[in-house]
Amino acid sequence: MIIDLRSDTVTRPTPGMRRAIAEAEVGDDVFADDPTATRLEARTAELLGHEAALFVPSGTMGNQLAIRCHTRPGDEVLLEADAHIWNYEGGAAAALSGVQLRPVPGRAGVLGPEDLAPIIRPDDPHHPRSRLVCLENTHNRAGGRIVPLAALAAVARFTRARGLALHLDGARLWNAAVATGTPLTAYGELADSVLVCFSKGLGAPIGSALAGSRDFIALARRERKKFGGGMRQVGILAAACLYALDHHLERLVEDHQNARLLAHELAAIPGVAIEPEAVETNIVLFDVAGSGLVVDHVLAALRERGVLLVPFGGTSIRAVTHLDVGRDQVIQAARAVAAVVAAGVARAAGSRPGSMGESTGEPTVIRP
Ligand code: TLP
Repeated sequence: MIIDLRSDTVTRPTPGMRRAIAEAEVGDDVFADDPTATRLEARTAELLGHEAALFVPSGTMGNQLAIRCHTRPGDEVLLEADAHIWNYEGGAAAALSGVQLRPVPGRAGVLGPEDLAPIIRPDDPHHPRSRLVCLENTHNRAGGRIVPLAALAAVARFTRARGLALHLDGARLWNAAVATGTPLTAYGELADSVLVCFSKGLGAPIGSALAGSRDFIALARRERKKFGGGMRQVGILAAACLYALDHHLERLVEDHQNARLLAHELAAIPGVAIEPEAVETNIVLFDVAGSGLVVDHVLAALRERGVLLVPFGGTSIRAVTHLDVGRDQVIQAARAVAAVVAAGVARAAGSRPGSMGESTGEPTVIRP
């Protein structure tokens, strides 16, 4: 059996979720006639402390709609340098909204007013208009780190005082809320718009939502049509998302426990570097530089053993725990890593670099 830890997006709908999909009451959502989609939007808005929400097919579309609706072409958007919007959305902000992104180095995904204040542009025709700040919680490239509520609140106070908009990429905000016991509304209310995904740890096959004020969401609905995201009997998907909220939210705690277990198992492997205490939610990043092996070799050898992980830049690898992997499989995955890395460490002595998958110092391709 394959142990797929590439992402929490790989989960398949459970039998209960499939029943909810089959039984969904539907209508044409472009005519605002789909009761299930409408119910999901109302529930999401309430959960996040906003007036309204809009169902969208993907997290990327939700983030890009937020950028589109908060900005005009030529504006500048400030965001943390490891943000998903900056690294993994195909340059969409430039292509679809004509804005320029300004990445700002943060600390474990966290930015503060002190990082933003010095780079806000003066009101001068030479400069782009500083317009929007985007934060991400949990922070994917930081390894699922939680941006503390106080840090978010400090940025929110700053953006409000400076007349900027604040967008929160909360693709995994559920994980932050469950891990800290913080109500979702407490995070949600701080931002002018919030994107959440049902298709990650919550286990729905497809679906995300953007929340904001009534006017903002009305505009987003218009723009979603232009982006090709106006869908018809979309209650089929919304039913899965409602089911996920009812059945899969609280259980994220298990994913976090499994991630911590994996981190501790990996920490015991010679040639693997990891900080288990940095694992706060369901993402585990570890480094195999100490094994002398290149990442692509490690991943190919793990695939042969039925364990799927993704490269995360340089000599780093990402594992994400989710609904479809349990405690035993996590332990099995760690054993597979131990076997692959041990073979590399043993071979490294005496063999020519590059001949058997050892590191040649060449950079590996960075893929999500
Ligand atoms: N993240 C995916 C990859 O694109 C990297 C993953 O496997 O983690 N915001 C954040 C923080 C995300 O992690 C993702 C997806 C998105 C937005 C985009 O969501 P989708 O894939 O639905 O467009």
